[in-house]
Amino acid sequence: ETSEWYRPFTKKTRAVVYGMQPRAVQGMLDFDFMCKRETPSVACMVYPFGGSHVQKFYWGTKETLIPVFTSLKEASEKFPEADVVVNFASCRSVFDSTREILTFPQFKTIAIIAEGVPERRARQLLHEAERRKVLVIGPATVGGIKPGCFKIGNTGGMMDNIVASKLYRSGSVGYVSKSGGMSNELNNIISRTTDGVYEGVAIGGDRYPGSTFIDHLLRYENDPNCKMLVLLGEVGGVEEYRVIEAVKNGTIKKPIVAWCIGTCAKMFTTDVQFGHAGALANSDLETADAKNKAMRAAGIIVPETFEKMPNSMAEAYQKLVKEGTIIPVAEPEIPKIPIDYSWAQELGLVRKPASFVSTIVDDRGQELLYAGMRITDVFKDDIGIGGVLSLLWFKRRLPDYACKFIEMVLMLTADHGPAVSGAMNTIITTRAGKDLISSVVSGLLTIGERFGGALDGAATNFTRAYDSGMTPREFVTSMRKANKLIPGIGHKIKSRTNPDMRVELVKNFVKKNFPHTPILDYALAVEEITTSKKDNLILNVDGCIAVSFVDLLRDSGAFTREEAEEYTRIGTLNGLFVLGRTLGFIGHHLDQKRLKQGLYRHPWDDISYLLPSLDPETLDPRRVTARVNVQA
Ligand code: Q5B
Repeated sequence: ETSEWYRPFTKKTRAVVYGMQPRAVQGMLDFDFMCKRETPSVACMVYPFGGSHVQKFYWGTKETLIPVFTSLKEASEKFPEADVVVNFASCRSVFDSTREILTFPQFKTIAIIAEGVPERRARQLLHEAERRKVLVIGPATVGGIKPGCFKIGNTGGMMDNIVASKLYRSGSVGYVSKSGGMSNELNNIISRTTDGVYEGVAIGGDRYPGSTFIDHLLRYENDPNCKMLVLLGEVGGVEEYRVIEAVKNGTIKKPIVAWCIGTCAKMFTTDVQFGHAGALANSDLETADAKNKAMRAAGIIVPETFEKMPNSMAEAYQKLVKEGTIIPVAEPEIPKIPIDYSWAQELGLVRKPASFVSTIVDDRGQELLYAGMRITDVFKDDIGIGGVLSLLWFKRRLPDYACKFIEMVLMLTADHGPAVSGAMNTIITTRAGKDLISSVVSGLLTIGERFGGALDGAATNFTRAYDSGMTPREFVTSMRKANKLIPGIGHKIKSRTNPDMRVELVKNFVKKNFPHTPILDYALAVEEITTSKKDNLILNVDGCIAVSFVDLLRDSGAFTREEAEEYTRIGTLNGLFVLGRTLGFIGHHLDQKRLKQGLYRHPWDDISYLLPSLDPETLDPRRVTARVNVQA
C-alpha cells in the first residue's frame, strides 16, 4: 500500500509522539509487532523537559530504544520520514505545541488527544491546518486505527481487545465515529459481521473537531482498498448532513451503514447534554431522530435501532461479497501477544519462585505490618521499642517484663565513654572528616568477642556447661585447660571492688521479674571462682545480659527450646549490644562534629617503633638465597 492523500497511514508510517507517554508508546509498539511491521511506528518522542535521552521499550519479547528529543526541530531533523504527530500535550499547552507542529511541512497528520481545548483555539488550529493541508484528528479523541498498519496512541484499548476485534490484519470496512468508546463498539461489531475494519477514526466529541465525518468518509471512498463505510454519529451538530449531501450528489458511492446515537433524548422533557461537548441538539435538525431519518431518505443504510446495526452491516457486507466487490481471504494465524510479566502475574497467569523470602514485615498493603501487626496498632497498644524489637526479631509479642528488659539492655549498653574501642574508632573516623554512616560503621566493626560482642559466646558456653551438669569450678578448669578465656568474664576497669552498676541493674531486674534464672545463677557462681583469682574477672555487662537473655528465651514461655537455641546460635544476643551501642556511636560522631575536631594523628611517643636492623644482608632476600646456594 502506498501513501496517498486519502491514505495517511500505511505499514511504513512513522510518527513522532509529543509528550511523555510511555504506556501509549508501548501500546503502539505492541500493535506494530502484532501486525508484523518491520519498523516501530513510533520514530521518537518529543518532551521538552529533562534533556534528550533514549527510553527502553519492548519490541515483542525483546527490547528496543526509542529516542526522546527536547525539540520538534531535532525530531524532524533526525526522522525526516516521520509524517504523523500524536500530540499528547495537555489542554493548557496543546494550542502552542500544535501550532509549532504545523510549522513543519513534513507532518501531514496530527492527532490531538487533549480534552477541554477552548473552542476558539480549536477553530484557530483548524483554520491553520486547512491552510497547510494537514489532516487533524481530534481534539478530545483517542485517535484512530488502521489494522495491520498503524495505531494512534491508546486507540483500541488493551491488546486482548485488539486481538478479539481482529485489528492485527486489514479488513474492508472504513468507519468514523466520535469517541474511543464508540470506536471500540464498532471494532467489535464490524469484526463479527464483516471481514473486519480497514480503518477507523474517532473524530472527537468536541463541537469543532479538526476533521469531520465527511473528511474521513471521502478518504475511504477514494481508497480502492476500502469497500464499505460505517458512520456512527450522535445527537448534536450537522456534520451528518454533509455526508447525506455527498451521498445524494454521488460523491460517495460505496455503501454506508450509519446510525446516529441519542434517539432517547426525546424521552426527556428538557434538552439533554450527552457525554461529549458537542452532543447537544441546538435545533430539531440536530436531533438523532432527524438525522437518522434524513440519512435513511438519502439511501444510507440506517437500521431501525442501534441493536439492529450488526444485521444491517452483515447484510451490506454479504451483498458486496456476492457481487464480488469483496473477496474474503483466509484468516491469518492469530498473533501471540507478549504480555508484561507484572500484568500476567496480576491475572494469575504466571508464577515464579521468588528470589527473596521475608517473614517479618509487609509494606505492600494499605498499612505497614510488623510481623502481622498494623503500624497503627503498634502505637495504639503503645508496645514501645521493646515490643517493636520483639516483633521484628522474634515475630511475636513478648511479655511486658521481657519488653522492659530489652529496653533496659538498650539503654544501659548505649554508651560506655569515649575510651572504649568502638567509640574511639568512631571518633577517629569522624575526625578524619568522614560522614555519620562511615564513622558509626567503623565503630561497629570493633564489636567482637573481646569488646561488646561476647554475648553469644557467653550464652553458648555458660548454657552448655550448665546443661552438661558441670560444676562452675569444673567449667572454669576446663576452659583454662583448653586455653580459652571465658566469654562474658572480665573487664578492663570494672572489678569486684569497683562494680559495674550496669551489671547490678540487670541482675536486680532479672531476679525480680524473670520466672527462673538458672543460667544467671550458674554464671554468678562462675564469677565467684574467677574473681577469687583476680578481682577484675567479674561477670561483665556482656556476660550478664547474655545469660539473663538465655533464661528469658528458655523460661518466658514464649519460645520452644529449639527456638531458644537457634536464637543464641544465629547471633541474636550480640545484636542487642550492636543496637544499643549504635546510639552512643552516633552521639560521639555528632559530638566530634559539633566540636569541629580536626584530623587525629597519634603521637610518636605513644608508639614503640621496633623495626628490623638496617643490615642489608638480612633485608635482601636474594642475598640470603645466594648464601644458601653457596653453602649447598
Ligand atoms: N583472664 C575483657 O582483659 C578482657 C579472662 C581470664 C578467664 C576470662 C578479658 C576478656 C572475655 C571477653 C569479654 C567483653 C579483654 C567485655 C565490653 C563492653 C564494655 C567495655 C568497656 C563497654 C579484659 C589478665 C588475666 C590473664 C587472663 C585472665 C582474663 N579474662 N581468664 N576468662 N574471660 N574477656 N569481653 O583486663 O594468669 O595473668 O595470664 O577477653 O567478655 O567489652 O567498658 O571497656 O560497655 O564498652 O586486659 O564494658 O577479660 O585482662 O587479658 O590481661 O588477662 O586474667 O588469662 O591471666 P584484661 P588480660 P594470667 S565487656
